[in-house]
Amino acid sequence: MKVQALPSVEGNFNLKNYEEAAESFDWSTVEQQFTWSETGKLNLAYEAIDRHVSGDRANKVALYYSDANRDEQYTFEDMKKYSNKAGNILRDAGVKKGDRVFIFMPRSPELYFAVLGAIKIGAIVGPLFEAFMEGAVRDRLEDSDAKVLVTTPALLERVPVGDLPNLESVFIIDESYEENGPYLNFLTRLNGANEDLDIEWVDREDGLILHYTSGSTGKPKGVLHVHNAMLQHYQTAKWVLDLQEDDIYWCTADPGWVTGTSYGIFGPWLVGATNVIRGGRFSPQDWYETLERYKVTVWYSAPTAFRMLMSAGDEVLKKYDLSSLRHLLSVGEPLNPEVVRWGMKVFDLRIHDTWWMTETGAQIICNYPCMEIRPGSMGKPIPGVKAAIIDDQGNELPPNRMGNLAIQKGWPSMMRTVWNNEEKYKSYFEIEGWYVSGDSAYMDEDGYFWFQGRIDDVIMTAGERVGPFEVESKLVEHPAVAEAGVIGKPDPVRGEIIKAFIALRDGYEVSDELQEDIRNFVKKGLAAHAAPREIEFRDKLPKTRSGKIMRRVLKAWELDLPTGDLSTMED
Ligand code: 6R9
Repeated sequence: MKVQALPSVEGNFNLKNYEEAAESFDWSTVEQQFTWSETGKLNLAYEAIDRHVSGDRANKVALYYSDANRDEQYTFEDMKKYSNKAGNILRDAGVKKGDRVFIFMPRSPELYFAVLGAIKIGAIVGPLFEAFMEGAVRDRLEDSDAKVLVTTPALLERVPVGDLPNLESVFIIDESYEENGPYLNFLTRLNGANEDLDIEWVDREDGLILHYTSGSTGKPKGVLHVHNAMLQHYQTAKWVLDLQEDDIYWCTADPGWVTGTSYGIFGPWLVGATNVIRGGRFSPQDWYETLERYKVTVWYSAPTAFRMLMSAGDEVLKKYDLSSLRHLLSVGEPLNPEVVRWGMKVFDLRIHDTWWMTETGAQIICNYPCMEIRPGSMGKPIPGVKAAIIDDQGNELPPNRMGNLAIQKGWPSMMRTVWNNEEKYKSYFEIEGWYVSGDSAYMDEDGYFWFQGRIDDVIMTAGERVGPFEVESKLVEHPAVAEAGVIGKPDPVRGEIIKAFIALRDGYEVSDELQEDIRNFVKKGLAAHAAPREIEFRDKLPKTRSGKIMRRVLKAWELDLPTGDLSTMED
């Protein structure tokens, strides 16, 4: 695919020369950024908050929080105080190092206090999306043997406390909640708690966070990360988020998803940045207003959000002053070149795609300000980490050959186990020396990586391998198409045929002509064999709460197969 490259951008960036850094970077140099390299006392939450208070950021705003009812700001000193208090009340409830503390609530300042407080006392945090229903909550609390849960009165209805014998205490976020038995009032206890906390100093390899991520079949898997991940959170917040002292940073992801913790909590605070958190649901007006109001400079979001903003039209956007923005990033799904072009048009900025996974704990393949962007490419591996395209035997493939996207084992933020499922953990490392991601991709002759699909999603039609992403990207270039999901449908003649599920933009009606027009659009713009033989229009596509189109669900519906784990699907 020939694309117009976007030149590197000028400015005061953290990574000046990619090639040089990629050649010589040594992770041990990052350790010197942290106080534990001198004191031997290590805890990620201390490094993210308290270190800045002892330094010169005590009065710097760490968190701007707002939603429909609240509008607050907290300095690093405030964050230290409240996370200490949260640590104390959790400890009073019997939480010890290594215990699992789950957080099940919508975004609010208390969520951040609870996460940081739990980490400060050495607990392993388990964040859960607020939209999980009872079955999903039960699976996760049961599998992890959670000891304590922090939640709201509304969400408590979905917690089967009686079925969870190891769940000792449930903190409720509600001022007037009357404590009884295991149910404790988070807010009154927080108010009354001591501001000083004896931080639990831990080992680099001690547990930090447990993120449950859905598998395509069976139960969700609990991916465990350790404190050592801070090296990569810190360094990528510098290189990739490019955070500087005066930046106002907004990551739109919920902490129920790995992006909302690694880059909504850890990365930005480890480098002492000001973090914007906006509660409530997505709406273009609300999001533009948030960017304008806080004068956000660095913005990390996802293709699905960018596509929604794009289809809301530029008229809405023009009502806001977004001139503070200087650096945009995306993660979670392939970033369509069309979206990158839209970003250039409306913001006059490049959107920097980043690729990584819950399992990798932090960014792996990225676009950097100092580097040319090839729209549609995920970029290049971060310095200090080697990624490659390998075949099923572990041989590295030459440029432009599609294969397994793999990472050389041992990067700092690599998951350390899958909870209660060592076998699953091992299955990622079956090829000696490599972590195999399950994504397929190729690398071009200049070292840029190009995403093709999940291995299971790649379509084989009449002997040609087609990555669903390429077809979807072409489809969303059509003026009528808001979103597209593409699958391979078994076919006696061609092996598979390409079937597209399409949600139309407002103002377009389903018709045979439109269908034909869309098909021809892909034929002309991409390739005849890549044009969908079947098109089905839908009001919306099945997506995860983090915005990924769930192709396996489309496929299951199409073929009348079991849909697998649906706990991460949005309503
Ligand atoms: C951080 C996160 C991981 C899967 C990953 C891949 C897809 C993520 C992407 C991307 C294309 C990108 N993915 N970033 N695909 N381009 N820039 O998303 O973690 O929820 O575990 O998802 O998401 O398929 O394997 P997670």
